[in-house]
Amino acid sequence: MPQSGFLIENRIFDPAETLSRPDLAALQLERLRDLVERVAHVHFYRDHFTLHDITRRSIRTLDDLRRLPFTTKDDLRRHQPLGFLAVPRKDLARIHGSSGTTGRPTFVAYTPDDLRIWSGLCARFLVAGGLKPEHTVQIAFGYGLFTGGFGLHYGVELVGAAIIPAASGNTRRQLDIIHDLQPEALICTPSYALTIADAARDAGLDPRALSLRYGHFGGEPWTEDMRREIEEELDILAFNNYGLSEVIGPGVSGECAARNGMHLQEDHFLVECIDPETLAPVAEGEPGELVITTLTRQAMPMIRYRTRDIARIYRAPCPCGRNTLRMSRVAGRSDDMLIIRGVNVFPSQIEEALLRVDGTTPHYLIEVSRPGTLDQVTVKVEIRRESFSDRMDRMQALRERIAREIHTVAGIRAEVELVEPRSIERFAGKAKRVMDKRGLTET
Ligand code: DLL
Repeated sequence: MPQSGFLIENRIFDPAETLSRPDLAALQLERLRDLVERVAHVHFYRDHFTLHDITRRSIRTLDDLRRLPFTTKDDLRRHQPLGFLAVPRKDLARIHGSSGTTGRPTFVAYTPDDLRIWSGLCARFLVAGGLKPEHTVQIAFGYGLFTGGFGLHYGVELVGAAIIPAASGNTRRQLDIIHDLQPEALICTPSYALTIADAARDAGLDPRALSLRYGHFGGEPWTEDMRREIEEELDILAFNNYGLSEVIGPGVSGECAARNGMHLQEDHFLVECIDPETLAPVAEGEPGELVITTLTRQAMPMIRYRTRDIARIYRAPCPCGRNTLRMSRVAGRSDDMLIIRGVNVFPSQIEEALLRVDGTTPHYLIEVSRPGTLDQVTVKVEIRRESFSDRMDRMQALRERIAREIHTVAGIRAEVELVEPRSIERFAGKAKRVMDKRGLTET
């Protein structure tokens, strides 16, 4: 039973969260029309809009959204850096980035208004999940190009609570800070919450006796089992929140006190759920790929962004009073992106790293496991016959070189195992490059 006696009251930060469905639909339509006008000069959308005669006036109902083109991560990459800007560069207030397949981030930009709205979106789910101005919150997300740290930081600040910007890593220090400063809340990835619990045990402390009462976790897939484990281990209530940098960062959706699905912030995002093969909408409640249109972003609005995240969307009423659609946990991805300790990694990045090292072949297998609470990656690499050596030091140097390149290109630390030529299974069709043993998905 989580935190003895700690209950989350049902609180609402922004009255817009409880708009009636008709009022919400009217607001969405108005915002969609504005959006079409605002992106009409963005190179990527311009030709499609001209060809299909799409103007503000041609958007008559929300269903007209389907006349607009999809936007993919590849489109973003092709127009890097900042090809999707809809405002002059001088109007930008901040630029974040998410890992790309080539080791270079895809950048996302914000105006001052975007930042203000973003903080408000984070504040909403934080308050829905227990945050009060008198609380202290430890943020153990990376502060940097990643949207997690800064996004949630300003959300907490808007609510008026005290922030400990501990940033990610150095678990022992995180624990000391919790011990000394007694925060009520923890914000990080779900796996890191478990790492902190483990570190407490290692230090001879009872993790359940720490000051923490609740936590907001996101940025990577997790399951109900993991929620139970976090709640049990740390004696807290654990809330899920979802977002992605291309769309804004954290703040797309989050759980309320009912902790039964994440409320989509529909006054700022139009969310579709499609079959990733046919691109047709799936029936309500069926799993599909989330496609998100940003209704209010100024600097880099996205039209029908294909998130590749598979989830279910449903509209059952929620006792909290919010009338929004809710989304299930993310059950998987429709592409091959992996999230390793919160870092987005594509197998093609590993391939690129291997290409940089003489003596390797493009035959490899990425094994991901979670022996304790943290992800562990082993990359098995076939090396050329002539690169094999009896000398241990040579083989060791080659492994280290590969690991260094993987770190440079993909930003993760991996164990490298060198294997003999032709020992990795060959496939007639799509090669299977990843073996994910973490069991992080559920339907
Ligand atoms: O991870 C934004 C974020 C930060 C969300 C902190 C929540 C908390 P990216 O680095 O662009 O942005 O990664 C986005 O992470 O497409 C999902 O695949 C995955 N993801 C994010 N939140 C969740 C979640 C941030 N709650 C990608 N459950 C997304 C499952 C999640 N997957």
